[in-house]
Amino acid sequence: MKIEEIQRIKDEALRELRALRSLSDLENFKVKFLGKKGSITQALREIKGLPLEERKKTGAELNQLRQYLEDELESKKRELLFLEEDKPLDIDITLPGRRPLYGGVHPLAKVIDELCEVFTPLGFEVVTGPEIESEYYNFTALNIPEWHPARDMQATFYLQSGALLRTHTSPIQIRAMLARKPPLRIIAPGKVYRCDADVRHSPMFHQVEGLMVDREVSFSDLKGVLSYFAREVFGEGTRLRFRPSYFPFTEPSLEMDIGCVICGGEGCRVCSNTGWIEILGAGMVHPEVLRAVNYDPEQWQGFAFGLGVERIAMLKYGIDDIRLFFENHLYFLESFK
Ligand code: FA5
Repeated sequence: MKIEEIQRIKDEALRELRALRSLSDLENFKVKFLGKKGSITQALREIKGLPLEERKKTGAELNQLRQYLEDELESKKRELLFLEEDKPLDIDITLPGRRPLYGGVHPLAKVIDELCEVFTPLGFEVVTGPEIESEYYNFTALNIPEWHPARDMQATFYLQSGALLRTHTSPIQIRAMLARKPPLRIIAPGKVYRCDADVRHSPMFHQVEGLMVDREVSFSDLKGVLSYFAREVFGEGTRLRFRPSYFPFTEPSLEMDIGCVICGGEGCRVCSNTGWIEILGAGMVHPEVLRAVNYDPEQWQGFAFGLGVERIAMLKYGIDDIRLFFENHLYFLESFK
């Protein structure tokens, strides 16, 4: 092979390299010049017959050219790949788009907001407290000493540290009274935990605690406030009833039931065939609780209540299984938008 012939291959390769416009051009170029039968590979084979000096010189030149072309092809390929990514896609723009899913406020969050809106105009201030509590705030300060059988009324999740997951929002009463001076009115929403699960019970659920302390607060005030809340949330004419009850931190104590809307009072699995659903516990703050926070029970009286948020939401929206609130099925959540 003559030097002129090598020069011709070189010129042709450089000219064609500049003209490459697509990845398939690039593949063809590779085959034509650098492939097994490509002209440069061929030329390298043919120089075997040349005299030693000329073979060395021509071989070096051809190898240099091959190296140069391989480097250039690599950078050309990157450039072409980049350009091809930018090309408009071959798609049918008349196809209907995918409908985006929009989030909404969870029904339990809605009920909590509504409850706060019912009580704040009555002078109740919204406060919160920790979910990991000590036995002192969750039980002892609420007149439930260690030996008291009422500790078993609420199956408790204990942590290894000895702390516990609060079983009710009532410890917030203690924290609020220790942090403030009477008179006071607070409303405290939050998550609570109990080892309990069926259609009406969930191991994690929500309560809203209410507490009012003043110089003259009576049991009638408590019943009046609770009846007002029931009318506001469930509407005029809602069937409700008060039953005597027992809580160590209130005396006297009551529970309030609402007529079951799932069965209209006929009896179903949600109301255990009674026609009623219990939605809250309440009572007059026990003097021992007032003493635990250094309030003089001779001067101050109060009432407190603890509302079950899920039960209220079940009645309001006619939901017959508490677990639906936590399974987060989109079809269920979308129905509250
Ligand atoms: C209490 O938790 C008291 N701390 C309430 C209280 C506050 C009484 C202040 C007096 C003064 P109880 O365990 O009954 O009480 O729960 C209150 C409400 O929470 C119940 O009426 C019910 O509506 C709801 N509730 C109780 N357990 C569950 C559960 N496992 N799942 C869903 N809701 C529940």
